[in-house]
Amino acid sequence: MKLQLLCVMALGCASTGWATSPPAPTVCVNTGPTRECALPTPMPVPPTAPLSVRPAPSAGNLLVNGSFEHPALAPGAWQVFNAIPGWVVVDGPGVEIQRGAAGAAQHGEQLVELDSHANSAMVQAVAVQPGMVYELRFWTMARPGTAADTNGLDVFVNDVRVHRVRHTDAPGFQEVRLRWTAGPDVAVAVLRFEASGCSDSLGSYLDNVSWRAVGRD
Ligand SMILES: [Ca+2]
Repeated sequence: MKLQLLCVMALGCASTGWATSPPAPTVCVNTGPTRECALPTPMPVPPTAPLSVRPAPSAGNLLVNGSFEHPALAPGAWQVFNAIPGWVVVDGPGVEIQRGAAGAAQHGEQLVELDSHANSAMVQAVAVQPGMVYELRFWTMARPGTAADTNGLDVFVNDVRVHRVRHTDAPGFQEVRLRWTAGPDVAVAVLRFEASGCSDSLGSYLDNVSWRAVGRD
């Protein structure tokens, strides 16, 4: 499987090129002489429904609820879920939907914070065609007013890490674009977004996720 990274913003992606192996394991790093960064506490995995795979539409965004507008919350509200339309939580206590609770969404009115009560991960499975190239796009930003080391975000496709976000001081949402080619025997892509910074209920924001077929190699 080959993967072409097309990082269009400075989000901790070292270079443009071909990734051949996943980065080193997650490390929680203190950034200042006085701040203590607690190591993540292992959390029980909540019960989840079996992962379903939908037939892929022929064009457009193949993801369900990539903008996290569902379920719709009241203005200013936030809530933690084990599952939301299109996405299932597979690690941690849940994902937090925010509707203007601590910053504005990049698209629509709502966003996701993966470090809800603690670091969590969610997945969505999409049917793919062998040999087809797909582009994953998403927008992410550090939670306002928090340290960089609490805002890590890892992205996996079929259990292979394809990107690690390490937020810088750049304000606001930044876009990440990745390309991935389905191997000859691959019929499903499982996208996984996982909080990887300090597990302290504060983490990076995610919004406007899309997965589109862009042609064959
Ligand atoms: Ca949104």
